Amino acid sequence: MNNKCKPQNENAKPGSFNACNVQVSLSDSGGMALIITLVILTLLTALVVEFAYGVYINTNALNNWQESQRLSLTARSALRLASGVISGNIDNYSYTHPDLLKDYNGRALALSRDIATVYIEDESAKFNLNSLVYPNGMLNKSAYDSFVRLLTDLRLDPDIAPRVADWIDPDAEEKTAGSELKAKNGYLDSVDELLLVRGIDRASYDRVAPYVTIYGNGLVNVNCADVPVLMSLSESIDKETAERIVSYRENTPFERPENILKVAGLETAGASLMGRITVKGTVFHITSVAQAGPIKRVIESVLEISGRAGIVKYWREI
Ligand SMILES: [Ca+2]
Repeated sequence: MNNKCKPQNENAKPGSFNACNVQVSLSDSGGMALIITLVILTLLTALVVEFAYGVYINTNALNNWQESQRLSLTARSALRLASGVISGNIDNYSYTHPDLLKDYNGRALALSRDIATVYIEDESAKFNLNSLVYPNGMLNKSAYDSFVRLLTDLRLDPDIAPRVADWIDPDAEEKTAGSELKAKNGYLDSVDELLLVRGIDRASYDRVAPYVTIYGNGLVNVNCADVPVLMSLSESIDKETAERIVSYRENTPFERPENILKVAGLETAGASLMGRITVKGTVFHITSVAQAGPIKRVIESVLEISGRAGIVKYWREI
């Protein structure tokens, strides 16, 4: 209110027309209108910004999704390529050896506009935990002894062997204290199931996991097996002998199982390995990684390859 404003006519009747009152009212209305306009403008600006941000986020999400889908296809293509190469090797050679896969294993492959890398592991080069127990439920003593040797060579508690055997076998007779408590009494479905077995802690698991598998027929591919797995095959294979096997196969892959008798120290002892080793893998763990900038797709799979056909034993895409 303008206090300096005086009525023009002191005698004016209440309610009669007053120019000063009119002036004051118009000034207040203009201020209010300005405030309302500003509030509306602010709200509109906020709405526009919110909308633009939403469009930006949705567009980005769509682009990421499209890129992710494309990378998924690239990873699948690389995996198919790797399995084709493995299958071709199985057809053309009497053995599988890391050299046959060196052009693909761990190499970046250019596929269309993306790069994919495949990592191939021969599961037959590992100790098959499920081989501890025959299908009839009986203990496979030979495999059991190998597992004890593997654990010992890895400086792990050999008591893990009876615990795993009891976890698998169908009976409830304890081979060591507490080993049948909450046992599965069935074959392992994955290596990380070992973490459920009583007496196997994370550190022990991490140590043994690279050398064991649940796939394959129990025969160990001596063309790819690491030193601890080779040592587990027989008590006559010490570290030096295992390293000689590795040196020998680097120059001359084993084309037949009996060729292992050519390794110094195994001329006679190698005979006991027949029927327990192979020179050819059939089950392969293939990891395919496709990446473009910060977006990555990884397919982890286990394929049993027989001729041109590949049976998927495990598949995970992240
Ligand atoms: Ca059992």
